[in-house]
Amino acid sequence: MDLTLWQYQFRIIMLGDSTVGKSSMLKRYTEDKFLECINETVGVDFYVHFLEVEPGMMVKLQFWDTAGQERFRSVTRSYYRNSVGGLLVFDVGNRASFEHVRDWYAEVCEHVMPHAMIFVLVGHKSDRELAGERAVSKDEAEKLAAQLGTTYVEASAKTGQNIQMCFEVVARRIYQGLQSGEVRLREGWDGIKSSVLQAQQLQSIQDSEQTKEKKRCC
Ligand SMILES: Nc1nc2c(ncn2[C@@H]2O[C@H](COP(=O)(O)OP(=O)(O)OP(=O)(O)O)[C@@H](O)[C@H]2O)c(=O)[nH]1
Ligand SMILES: [Mg+2]
Repeated sequence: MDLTLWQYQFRIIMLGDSTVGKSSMLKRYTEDKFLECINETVGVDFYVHFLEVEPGMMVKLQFWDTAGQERFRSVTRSYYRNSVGGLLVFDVGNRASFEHVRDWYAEVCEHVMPHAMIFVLVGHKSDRELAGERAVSKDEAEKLAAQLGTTYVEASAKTGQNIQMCFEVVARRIYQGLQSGEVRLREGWDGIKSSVLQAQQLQSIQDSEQTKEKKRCC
């Protein structure tokens, strides 16, 4: 299938404290690479991946990889509104990053109101459990996910475990939301784009231009 022939584009944002591994997750998903030494994100980075959500339905996933550091918050905030989905990421070995998930969630919801974003909660660096470094139990993370109305996934960019699942759970939820009417395309909003709709809009502009031209000739 030609990857450029996508029917929808979803914009998805990465959220969570600095060093929880947001950039590493995207690097693993889009390039299948892991770096022990990776630069902190400055402002916002951008990644793309194509996913066939069902046979013949290609979706372009556009990811905004935000910086977790507070000093970049005014920049990253401006990306919330045009995102349809979000990954709320914490490090299973870092208790504070788990406690901050509610703050990230509240801040994003406040900015996208009255609309809603589709989230997945990710307990990242699951490989740290083997080193005896787990600081957040699976049970309490699942409880938080239930309270936020999301799914919980544990993953590791280092081993690659469940990385694909994190991104695909959120992409498929958005696609289902589109089909059920829970998520809608909105004028002046870039969270979701439809290539079919864009082609139709272009055609109607061309048609109206042709009609105007004909009237002028008459
Ligand atoms: N053990 C372990 N370490 C990881 C994993 N993923 C990332 N790291 C390490 O965690 C550190 C931070 O990773 P980043 O991907 O830069 O974290 P970030 O959330 O993008 O950080 P900011 O850009 O500052 O918001 C790096 O040293 C990574 O090598 C993982 O799955 N397991
Ligand atoms: Mg980063």
